[in-house]
Amino acid sequence: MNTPAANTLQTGLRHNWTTDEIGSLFSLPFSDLVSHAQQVHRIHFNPNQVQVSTLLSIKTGRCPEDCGYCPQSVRYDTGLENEELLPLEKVVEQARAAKAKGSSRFCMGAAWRAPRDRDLEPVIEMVKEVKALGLETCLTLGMLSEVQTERLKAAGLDYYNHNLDTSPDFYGEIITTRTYQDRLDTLQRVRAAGINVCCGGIVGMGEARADRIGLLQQLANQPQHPESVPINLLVKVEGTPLADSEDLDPIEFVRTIAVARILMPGSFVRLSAGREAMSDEMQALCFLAGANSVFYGEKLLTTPNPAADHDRLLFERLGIEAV
Ligand code: SAM
Ligand code: DTB
Ligand code: SF4
Repeated sequence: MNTPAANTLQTGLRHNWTTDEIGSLFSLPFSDLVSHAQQVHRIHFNPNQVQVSTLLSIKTGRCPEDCGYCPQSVRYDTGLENEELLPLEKVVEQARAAKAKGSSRFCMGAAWRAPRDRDLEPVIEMVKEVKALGLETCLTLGMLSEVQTERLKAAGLDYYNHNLDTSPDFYGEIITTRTYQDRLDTLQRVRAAGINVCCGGIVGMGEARADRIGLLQQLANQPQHPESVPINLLVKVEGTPLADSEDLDPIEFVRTIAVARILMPGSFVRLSAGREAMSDEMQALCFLAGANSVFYGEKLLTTPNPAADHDRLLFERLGIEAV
């Protein structure tokens, strides 16, 4: 197969990226990489528009899984206040507020390994009511069975978020209670049910560049690219095993965004968790490198996110329109 040089502008969708090709993109001079990513971005998107989603934790804490980054695992003492499933009215109230502040999508997350069938009934009601407000809906509930994906599709769910988190090689260092294949299986079921896929990962967990390459390769070589690709910078939470991870070089983070944009030209690349620890200038570089979605609102699931007023001002300074 003819593999184009890393600095040749590629605009089509591919699903056969090799680690060498992705590594060559990562190694480009920074200006070449960002310029390449920005050119690809402009072919598929308006570069001055950023999609905004708001998150709500609908069930918080006491999760049986051992994800080393997560404040919600029952195994780590993070001082988190646990909460049972929120009542429908509370969720709808929060969704209404998110819409009023300009969000177009409302993402509801639950600290489950996998929902039981009976957990799904109240969540389906939430999807229907949030959708009725004119918002796009997204859920992240853990692993799903085929029947569950079909029920969620029938309820009108627009997106399901389920992350691969890192490369297959590094994965075992971070999570032992579910396999990489379990994640791929859930993603395949979500896809088969006709729900849009939101799938990405976390960087800054002490992984090597080879693992960032491995993660992006997994995402880009899916039969269909995820419509939405959240790139999270680890939020270090006291009490979790990853609390003392070394900071990732911000330039390497921007490179990761740029490579994601080049590999998945038609996907929304979300500058996801971790913005609270980023300067405005770093976020501007991420938008230049092709990020075109963020979480908006003071809280992610359990950790802080930049204040909406600050984001509004940043968008204004950059001439970005929230969509
Ligand atoms: N429990 C479900 C699951 O894990 O599939 C859904 C909720 S879980 C909190 C959603 C995603 O949030 C995780 O897959 C992970 O990528 C991200 N996440 C959790 N804690 C994080 C942290 N401290 N920093 C960055 N991302 C985090
Ligand atoms: C995703 O990739 N990031 C969001 C969303 N999908 C569900 C979650 C980030 C969670 C950050 C840690 C917390 O607030 O608990
Ligand atoms: Fe549980 Fe999800 Fe946190 Fe893992 S990331 S511990 S599955 S809530």
